[in-house]
Amino acid sequence: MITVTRPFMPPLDEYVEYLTGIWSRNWITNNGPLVNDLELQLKEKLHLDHLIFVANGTIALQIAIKALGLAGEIITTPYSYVATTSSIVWEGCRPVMADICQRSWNIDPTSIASRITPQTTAILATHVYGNPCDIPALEQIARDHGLKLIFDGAHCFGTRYRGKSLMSYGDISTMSFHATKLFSTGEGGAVVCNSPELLRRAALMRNFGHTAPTEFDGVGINGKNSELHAALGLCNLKYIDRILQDRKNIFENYRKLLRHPDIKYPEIADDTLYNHSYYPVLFKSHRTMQLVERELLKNQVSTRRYFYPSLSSLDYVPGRFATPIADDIASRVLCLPMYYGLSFAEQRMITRLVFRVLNNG
Ligand code: T4K
Repeated sequence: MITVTRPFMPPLDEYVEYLTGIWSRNWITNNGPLVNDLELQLKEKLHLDHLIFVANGTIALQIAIKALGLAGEIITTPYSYVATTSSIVWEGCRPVMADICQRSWNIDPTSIASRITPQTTAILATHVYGNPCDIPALEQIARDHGLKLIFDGAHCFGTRYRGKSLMSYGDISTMSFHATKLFSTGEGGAVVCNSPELLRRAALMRNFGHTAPTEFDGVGINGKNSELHAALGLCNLKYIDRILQDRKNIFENYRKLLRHPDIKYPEIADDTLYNHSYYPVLFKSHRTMQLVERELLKNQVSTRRYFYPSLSSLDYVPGRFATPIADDIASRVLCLPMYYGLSFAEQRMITRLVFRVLNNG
């Protein structure tokens, strides 16, 4: 079976070496030395000043919302993974859906203005597939209306925008290091920001609000991650340049193979060094997408509908605003297999199957 993604697995003996250290220290979690080392190495690799490693990308979003003290309404995108919206609701805020841009598939800044009310406190935008949102426009809106700006950067490891890590924009950015992501710690994520005070608050929240064994500063949660996960991250980080290069080759090969008037792609923002984290394909209709999905599966190739359904349709999202572009794109998109090690022969086979459907319909 060719799967939509597959985690990069480092040489086992390199992981075992880290395990030997964990065994000898008897230290498994609660801000251990490998967690600290991973945080340092991630900051160095991504040129970031303030980052904490957390349990997953969802808790990173929850901590971001809590650390910024948000309440009321948060304007967000319907075209993302469910965690972007559910974390807003989980934190007691109301998600308000803006539509997305036809070209980038990211939140459309021009659709935000009509959603702003006196209750709006923030914008939570996803850089979908690691492709930068219209950051200058979002920053301008946030400044004009006194809103906080959070970027869900779950897909963004390695993407650079205007010469800086994509994670360095906004009040807070969050990352996911889930097994399906190009950089993985199994489960994991990060909270990134530019303010040391904000990071201090986020770090307190990650550990129940503890300032000392018997003292607390505010409400917290368990957002910590373990030495075992950090060890996997440290192993994988050594191979990240190779992973990024391989994905670039695979992406460019797909682009050459999969040229067809009925296939469309999101436009990558200018001035971007892209990480090639997914390979989404937009078909001309829902029906064509379904036929391709079935044809591939019949031939042992699994895909995923990242991102369907449009999050506007969730029953816990108040349906005040229409998001026709997001709803339409979500119904027609399919992500094809994309991972380190996917061979050109496998890509050619996938392409043949896609064309078999397109040329018959
Ligand atoms: N924000 C955004 C924009 C996100 O995309 C996500 C997560 C989050 C926030 C939240 O971050 P986390 O809390 O998850 O850190 C996956 C992931 O579970 C999820 O992390 C991800 N986004 C979402 C887009 O996709 P599934 O349900 O597609 O995964 P699954 O288990 O069906 O796996 C897909 C394929 O990957 C399998 O066919 C085989 C392969 N696979 C998977 C795993 C887990 C492996 O080969 N090995 C593995 O260990 O959700």
